[in-house]
Amino acid sequence: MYRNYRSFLDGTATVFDEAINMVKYELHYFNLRGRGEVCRLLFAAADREYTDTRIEQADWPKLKPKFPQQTLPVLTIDGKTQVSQSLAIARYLAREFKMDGGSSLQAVVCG
Ligand SMILES: N[C@@H](CCC(=O)N[C@@H](CS)C(=O)NCC(=O)O)C(=O)O
Repeated sequence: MYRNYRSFLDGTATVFDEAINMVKYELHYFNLRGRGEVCRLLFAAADREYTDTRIEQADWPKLKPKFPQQTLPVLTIDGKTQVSQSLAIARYLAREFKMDGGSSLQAVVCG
């Protein structure tokens, strides 16, 4: 939601407006690179803020049932939608950050 719809229409929307519209991302993974690192690299390349939640191995058994496919990584979007599968998450982030080549053909060639 823009603070002021007129600013959206006349192109004077500010960085502040953009910040209001930002989707909140939380990436859950273990405290290692593994299958989570591609997603972390995508956030870094896009210069996009996110919460990098690193789960210690000792805590995993009690947390495991809370995740949809009981594996990590998991991306939580706006605190509600949870997405599993590292490459599905990476493709989603690349598309969201306009880093997927801009067409289905480029996406499949790059991805
Ligand atoms: N195909 C899945 C594999 C996920 C997977 O096996 N994750 C491992 C860590 S790399 C995991 O969660 N292991 C803990 C467990 O299975 O309890 C993906 O790419 O995300």
